[in-house]
Amino acid sequence: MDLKAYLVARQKEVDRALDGFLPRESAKPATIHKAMRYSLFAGGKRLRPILCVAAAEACGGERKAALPLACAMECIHTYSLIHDDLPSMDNDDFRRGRPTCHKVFGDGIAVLAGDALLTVAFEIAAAVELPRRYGLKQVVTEIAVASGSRRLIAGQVADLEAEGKPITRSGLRYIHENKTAAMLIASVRLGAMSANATAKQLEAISAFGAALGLAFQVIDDILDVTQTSEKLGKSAGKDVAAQKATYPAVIGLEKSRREAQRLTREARDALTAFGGKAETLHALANYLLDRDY
Ligand code: GRG
Repeated sequence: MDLKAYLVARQKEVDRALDGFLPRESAKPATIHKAMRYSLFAGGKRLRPILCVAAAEACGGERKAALPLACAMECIHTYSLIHDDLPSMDNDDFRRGRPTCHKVFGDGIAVLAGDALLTVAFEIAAAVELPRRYGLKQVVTEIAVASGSRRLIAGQVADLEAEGKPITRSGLRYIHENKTAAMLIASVRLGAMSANATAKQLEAISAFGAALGLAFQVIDDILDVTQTSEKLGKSAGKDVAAQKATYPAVIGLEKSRREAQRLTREARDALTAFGGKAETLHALANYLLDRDY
């Protein structure tokens, strides 16, 4: 399959849908809507929404039915990046190839833009049409738990608290499972739910998301030490400078590469149940392993 063409087409679809869901820039108060759109349309890879729609396809569903949930996950992801970049967190000046939200709009508006993106995600999800097996309660709970204090925020707390301190491999895995993998797992699960997945399909897609999520963060850690800021569109080398808990810091670069390969194999193995329908997810896992940004 032509994965590059698939990615470009899905990115365009997601961007169009997000544009329709977000209040216009001119909607009062304009500053907050400008700030939300500034970060949301700054050129992210749209990985979480693409995983969501590709998971729906793997389960025999329609991309269109998965699109609102895909957009909700991208809004939450963007909120987490805005807040992560704040001076009180990672204090970053550069994200998605441009100055961070707080650099352009100030800290107060950046906090609020993150808050508003998190909230609009639930507004988008609340309007979704669901198939027979899944209800709004399950979908909303899935999103809330993945982005809440036991998953995404738990990972961020552990990450902040680990700075400058020695960390065990299991401590590191805890951070990555929560900070990164939880959102990827929820993305594929929501896509599967929108496609009326069976319990078996949901279980398999969750195993795929968990392994892929960990692989993705191990690769992110590797790229931080091997790539330039220009290539990444965010400040490279920051993990080392901030003495962050990363795979290369704990097990070294070579072992980290092997771990990313092992996790990618684990992710691909979880897809056997879907046969040819998971071709895109399969290709995506390989592509993420080989990416250089
Ligand atoms: C502030 C609640 C809160 C959470 C922050 C997202 C996050 C948790 C921290 C950002 C730093 C980081 C390296 C997080 C791990 C997840 C990750 C690899 C984010 C970057 O995702 P990409 O590469 O980014 O998909 P784009 O910009 O392409 O969407």
